Amino acid sequence: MDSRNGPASETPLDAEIESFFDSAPPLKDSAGIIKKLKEFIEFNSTPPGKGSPRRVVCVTSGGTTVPLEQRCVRFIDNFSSGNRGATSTEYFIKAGYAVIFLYRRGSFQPYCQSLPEDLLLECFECSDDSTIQVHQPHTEAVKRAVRDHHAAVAGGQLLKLPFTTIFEYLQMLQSIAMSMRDLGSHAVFYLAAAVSDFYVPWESMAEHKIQSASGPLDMRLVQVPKMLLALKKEWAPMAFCISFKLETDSNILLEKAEMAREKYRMHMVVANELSTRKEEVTVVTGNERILVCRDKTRADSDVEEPLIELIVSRHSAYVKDSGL
Ligand code: PAZ
Repeated sequence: MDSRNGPASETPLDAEIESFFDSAPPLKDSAGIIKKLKEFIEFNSTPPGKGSPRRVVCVTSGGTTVPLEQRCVRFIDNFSSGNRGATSTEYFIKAGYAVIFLYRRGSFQPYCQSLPEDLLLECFECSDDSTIQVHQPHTEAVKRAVRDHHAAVAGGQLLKLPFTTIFEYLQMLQSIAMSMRDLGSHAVFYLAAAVSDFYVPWESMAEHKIQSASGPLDMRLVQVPKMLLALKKEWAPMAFCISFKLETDSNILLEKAEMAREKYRMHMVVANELSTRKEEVTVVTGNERILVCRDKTRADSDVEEPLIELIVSRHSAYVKDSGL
C-alpha cells in the first residue's frame, strides 16, 4: 500500500510519514528505479538454472545526510563508512540470496575490502595505449574483486542503488519495500545504514547558501518519522526484519536494542558499540541475547561472517514457520 493514499483511520505517525513524503523533493528517476527493482525481483523469482526462487534481502549501508540548504552547500553527516553493509552483502550473496544494496554514494562497496582505499590507482599501470596492468602486490586482490563483483552483478544477484540525503534514502526504501511486498516471508530487510534522526523539512529550508554575515546560525531540526513501523505494518508486512542499534555507552546498549525490537516489531536487532563494532555484536531476539564475535585466530576474519550465518538460519526457520 502506498502510504501517500493513507489508511482509513490515520494515526499521528501515519500523518507524519505522509507529510514527510509529500514535502520531500521528488526522487530523481523514480520510475527508472522502480523498473530496475521490478526486473531484479522478477529475474530472481525464476533464476536461470536454479529450480527455486532466490530469497531477496535489502541491505542498507552508510549514513544519510541532512541538507541545510535546498541548493545544498552544507549538510549534516555521520560517521558510517558502509563497511558493515558492504561486507554483509558479500556473505548474503555467498549464501544464495539476491541483494538490493541501498548504499550511500562514496561509501564502502562489496568486494573492495582488500583493495587499497585511498590509493586505488596505484594498483594499475598503463603499459601501452590499450593495456592496463595490475602491480604485483595487488594482482590477486584486484582479480578476486573484479571476478566476484562481475559474477554477482552479471548473475543478477546484486542490484546497487545509491542515495545521499535522508529524503532519497527513505523514498527509495519505501519503493524497495513495496516492490518486495509480494515476496512475503522470502523478503529480508537488513537495515545497517546510520539514518539521521533529525532533519530540516524541505519547505522550511533556506533556498540559497546560508550567509555567515547574518550572525550565529539558529536552526530548528525536526524528528525524522519512524519509518520502521510503516515498513513492518504496511510496506512489506511479511518480511523478516533486522535493524541495528548503535550506542557509545555499552551500559545502555542492550536495553535500547530491546526497546527498538519491541517498538518496531523487528525480528532481530543487532546491537553494536562504536569502538568494538568490527569485533563483536549482540543479536537481540524475543528471548535471547546472542553474542557474535569475529574469529580472532584469523587476521582476515570479520564479524559479518558468523552474523549472516545466524541470520540465514533464523530466516530459514521463519520461512518454514510461515508456510510460504
Ligand atoms: O558503516 P560502518 O561499518 O562504519 O558502521 C556500521 C554501523 C555502526 C553504522 C551499523 O552497524 C549500525 O549500527 N547501524 C545503525 C546505526 C544506528 O543506530 O542508527
